[in-house]
Amino acid sequence: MDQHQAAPVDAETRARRQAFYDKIAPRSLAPLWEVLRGLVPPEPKPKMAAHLWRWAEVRACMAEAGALLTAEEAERRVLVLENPAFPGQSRATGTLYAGVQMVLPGEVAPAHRHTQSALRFVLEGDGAYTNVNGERTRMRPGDFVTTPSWAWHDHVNETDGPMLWLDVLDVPIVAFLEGAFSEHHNADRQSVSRPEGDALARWGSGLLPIDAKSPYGLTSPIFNYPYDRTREALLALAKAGPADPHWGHTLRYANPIDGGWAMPTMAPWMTHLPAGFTTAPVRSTDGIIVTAIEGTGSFEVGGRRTAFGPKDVFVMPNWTWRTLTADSDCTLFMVSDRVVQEKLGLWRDERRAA
Ligand code: 1HN
Repeated sequence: MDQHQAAPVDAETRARRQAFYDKIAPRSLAPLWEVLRGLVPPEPKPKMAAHLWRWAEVRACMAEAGALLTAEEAERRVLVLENPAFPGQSRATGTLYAGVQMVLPGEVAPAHRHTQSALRFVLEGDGAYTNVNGERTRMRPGDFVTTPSWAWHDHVNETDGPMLWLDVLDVPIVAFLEGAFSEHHNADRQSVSRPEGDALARWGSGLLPIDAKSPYGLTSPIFNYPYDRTREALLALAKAGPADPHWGHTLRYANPIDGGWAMPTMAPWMTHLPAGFTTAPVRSTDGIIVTAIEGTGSFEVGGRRTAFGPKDVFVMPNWTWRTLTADSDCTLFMVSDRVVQEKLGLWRDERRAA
């Protein structure tokens, strides 16, 4: 496309213009022509960095944090995954927050709610509960659990081992819109008012209540998508036919009511790549958070390859060519802001032949 080129200007003209800018600045006015190019760049210039957090390192730091303070003291004992391009900003990608949370045996992360939506992807431990608006669900590795905007939630570990998961929240998006509200519950643990499994029975079997209305507004009424079901579906796909060259075997977590993404601000999906498979290059306008629940492999972005193993968390920047390679059979959980971009008509991707 054409690049509009301004004619060069002499020093005197530049000085006269600068004097004008200085004059209007106190009136809270500024010349668009000096900044226009930066406001409407020809294509996105990604600000986030590609990065990988090794599970062994995160886990060791988490163990130290566990000895420093209780979950109750911390409210949430979480190590934030800070993108190196945004130190101190609690952002893993340009638009999403991510962290690793640990709840030790006997601990309770007390009940609260906030307008930010959260999702959990379970990494270690088996059987601690998260309670969401009066229903509890047991968490197992690979489960994808939602905490809808403004839903009460607390986490309780009555097992005898630590429970760890990846948290992803739309914190930066809500902050940009200045839509943050939060409050504490008057009890640490909210009371349970529905039997465990109720949501999955009602909404998660290819059936819907006759008057289907989500109790969670724009978020899927299924708040735990168990890994055993997701895995079974992906392995059936893998058996039935070839992988998509760019996406491998991929299924997205859907809201059964309208078939859209499971959450209004975060788009989660799961990819299975058979051993030896490399995806063809893709770039898309969303920065992506990834964790491998099973398998080892590598990702390449901007010409740099990084190896990953189980439970490592990595981020792949927006609008940067990327490929994924599986050394062993891989199951990868991924999440981005794609759903927001799609609603705004902004999401794009480009694909190259392998
Ligand atoms: C939060 O409420 C949780 O409920 C975890 O487990 C991480 C990060 C920022 C803001 C709220 C949780 C969070 C969070």
